[in-house]
Amino acid sequence: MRHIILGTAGHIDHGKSSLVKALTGIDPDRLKEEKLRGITIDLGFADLKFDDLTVGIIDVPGHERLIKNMLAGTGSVDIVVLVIAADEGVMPQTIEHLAICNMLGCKAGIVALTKSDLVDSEFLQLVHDEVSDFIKGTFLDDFNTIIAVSVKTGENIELLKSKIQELSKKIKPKSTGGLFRLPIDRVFTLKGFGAVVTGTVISGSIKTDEMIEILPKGITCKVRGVQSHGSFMDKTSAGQRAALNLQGVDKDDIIRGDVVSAANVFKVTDKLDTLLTLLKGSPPLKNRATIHLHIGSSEVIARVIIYDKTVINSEESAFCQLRLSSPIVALNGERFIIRRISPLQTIGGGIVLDPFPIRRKKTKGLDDLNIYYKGELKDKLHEKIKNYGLIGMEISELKIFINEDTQIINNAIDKLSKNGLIIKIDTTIFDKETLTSLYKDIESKLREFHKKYPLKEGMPKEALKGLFLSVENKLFFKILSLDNEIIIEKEYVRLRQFKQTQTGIDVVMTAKILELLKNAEFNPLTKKEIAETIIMKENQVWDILKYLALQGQIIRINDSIYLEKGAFDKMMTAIKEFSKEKKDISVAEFRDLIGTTRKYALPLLEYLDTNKITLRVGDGRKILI
Ligand SMILES: Nc1nc2c(ncn2[C@@H]2O[C@H](COP(=O)(O)OP(=O)(O)OP(=O)(O)O)[C@@H](O)[C@H]2O)c(=O)[nH]1
Ligand SMILES: [Mg+2]
Repeated sequence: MRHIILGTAGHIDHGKSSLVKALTGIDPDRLKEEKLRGITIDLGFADLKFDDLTVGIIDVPGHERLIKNMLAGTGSVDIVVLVIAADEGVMPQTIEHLAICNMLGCKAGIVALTKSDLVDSEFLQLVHDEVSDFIKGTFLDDFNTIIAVSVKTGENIELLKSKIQELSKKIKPKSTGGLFRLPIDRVFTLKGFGAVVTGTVISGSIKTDEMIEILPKGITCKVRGVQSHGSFMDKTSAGQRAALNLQGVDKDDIIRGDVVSAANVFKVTDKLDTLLTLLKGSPPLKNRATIHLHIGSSEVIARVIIYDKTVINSEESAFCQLRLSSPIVALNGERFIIRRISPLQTIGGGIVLDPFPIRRKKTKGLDDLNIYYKGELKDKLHEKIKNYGLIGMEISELKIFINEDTQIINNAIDKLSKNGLIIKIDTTIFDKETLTSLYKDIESKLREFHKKYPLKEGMPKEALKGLFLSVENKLFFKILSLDNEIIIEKEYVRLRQFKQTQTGIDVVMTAKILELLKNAEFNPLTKKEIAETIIMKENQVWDILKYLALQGQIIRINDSIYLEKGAFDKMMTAIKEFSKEKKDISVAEFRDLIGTTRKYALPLLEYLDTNKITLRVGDGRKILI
């Protein structure tokens, strides 16, 4: 079953609601006041069912003061029926409504010349010609379907129906493969059921008992029941009109313009980078002007920051940032309308390019916005990933950046990854070039460090991390590990190329220290004593000791005591020899065995314990080798 949304448009009293009633048998004017005054005040709904197609109809008010309500319904429309009364022809809201539909990116439509019973055929021909001229250059021109109808005589009502059916077949239905979203256009309570919201499902699908979220407030609640086109269902999908009975939320906490979405998926935003276009005849729009923004079924006040101009004139376009008075849900590719605050007037519209813009550097230029506007999906995604630099972008964030099927986004990400343009680390994606330049920076920092501290085995991890604060903490070392030139060993990071070298003074000092330890054999000087003997800072001595230990020339017993390798080997041989005779050894026996003092015997035995050469039993040791 295909699902298409049709919207009416046109001047007040031109017969929109009467036509909907003639087509469907349903009177879309549901309010008492509407019946009383004979005009449509708020959105009305009906549906037209064919064998394999359901057309959900949204009937809008034509009154110039009710454009706001019209806009809440027109955002989700696939086919527009522009209603023009044959006896009046094109009128102000005919022009305004068509301009709005055009700006919102409506792709298909039909003109219904209503009240054909009120004019003769000659007059009808004149109006027909006038309308034909009027729709030139708009989306309606492509279809050039102008049908004279009358609800009084029933003329061409069936023809119009079949044209709607025909046109619906040519339309790409809204995709069910995206994340669930339904901009709310009505909220009410049903006795015994609680809060009910209605709207057009513009993406994805939802089932009874699923959890949803109402944005921007972030209220999560449960779908208790789903109704679509008059029947209870288990599920409702993109393209359908739906009423959701919600459990766990108060009606008064929801308003038109809120969005029902899959729970914990979307993020709201109060800044949008956009391409804005002014309508013909609209007054110039200055930088920092405030306007009404209509997007989805919502309306918010926004300030327009024009990026590369001080003013936008009628029929001109410009990249702008809209700063919103309250947050909304928006995605790349979505259309919107802007209206002047006073006098209230539709002045233009546009397309959302980046719903999550980050602070723009003055020198950056606007190339990224051009890509968000015209680029292919994979280029848009890549640009956004680049845009987030070292922050990296979560895959889940890309799915709420762009209005596209989840699977198609996944495929585009895979393609970028296969082409080596992006790198995935866990669920975060980075631009390859950004990482390459990060690696260059890190390598140069390490090179500097190695030059300054040739005896250190590398830069302490945390010190290095501290130089790159913009990189996500938990990902920093994962990112590093992907660079072949960099080695992470325990607490240190070094260049693969780096070989510990020594400067002139160190060669002399290193030889001196080695000599001291060699001569001292089992009575080695402690780190502190060495520093005092050769007059050097204790820390520098320590660097040399660590270096010699790394080279295998001395053995670290603890941070302060080191044995020369020859002495160490001698000790090991002595223990082995001793153990042939006797498996137990006391501290005193060990001291005498290697000819040292108690000061060294104890730490040496502790070292042997730690390395499982001896095992402490009471005051003595058991030899394990
Ligand atoms: N003679 C004649 N009158 C019609 C026809 N269609 C509508 N009307 C009359 O025109 C008036 C306005 O019709 P509506 O259908 O309420 O017009 P609308 O476009 O919905 O008006 P708004 O919603 O207020 O913008 C009503 O009195 C209708 O009876 C028609 O085909 N022939
Ligand atoms: Mg009406």
